[in-house]
Amino acid sequence: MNSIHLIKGDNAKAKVDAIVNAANPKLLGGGGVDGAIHRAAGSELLAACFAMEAINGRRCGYGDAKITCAGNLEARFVIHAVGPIYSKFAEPQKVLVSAYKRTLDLAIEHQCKTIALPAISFGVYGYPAREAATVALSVCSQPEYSELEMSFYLFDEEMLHIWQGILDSLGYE
Ligand code: AR6
Repeated sequence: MNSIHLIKGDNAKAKVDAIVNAANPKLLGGGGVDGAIHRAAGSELLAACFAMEAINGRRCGYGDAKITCAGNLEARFVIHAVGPIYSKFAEPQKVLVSAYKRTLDLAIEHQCKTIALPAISFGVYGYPAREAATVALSVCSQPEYSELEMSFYLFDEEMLHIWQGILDSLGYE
């Protein structure tokens, strides 16, 4: 079994190698997790994002992720993941799987051992709760991520309950 933890709270406050942001393609901040991370990280993070190459204003595609420094956060890196806007994709699941895989692959490439993740696409981007949890936890359970300690930071008790149920159904204790 891989190392997956569920925590109630704000992932911008985590002390880990990489903090994952639920970003949009511009990578210049926003609301939700993105707002909390940029507020806590400060101007160094925004400058690092701004310095990345943009094509038509987009620095990251849907289903992709990019890595930067972490500014004032207690982490070495921020990994900016762009999940699907649920209603705008014919197959949002494929895009969400890809966003998580790109995120975890970047973490491993950069020798990270610990990573703090949010529920990507399950806020403004409108992904249904159970499906979002199933995709996230299934990707994180793949054998190639067995060396990573993955902590999901969830916002409330209801979410925690749903995610715990899915984790149990995947055979975790
Ligand atoms: N820590 C952990 N979870 C949080 C936090 C936090 N600080 N704040 C919100 N959540 P969202 P998305 C929960 O909307 O759906 C932004 O404007 C929240 O309750 O942050 O991928 C970006 O710039 C929800 O369950 O991300 C994009 O435009 C989950 O985190 C867009 O939103 C994700 O909600 C991305 O939307």
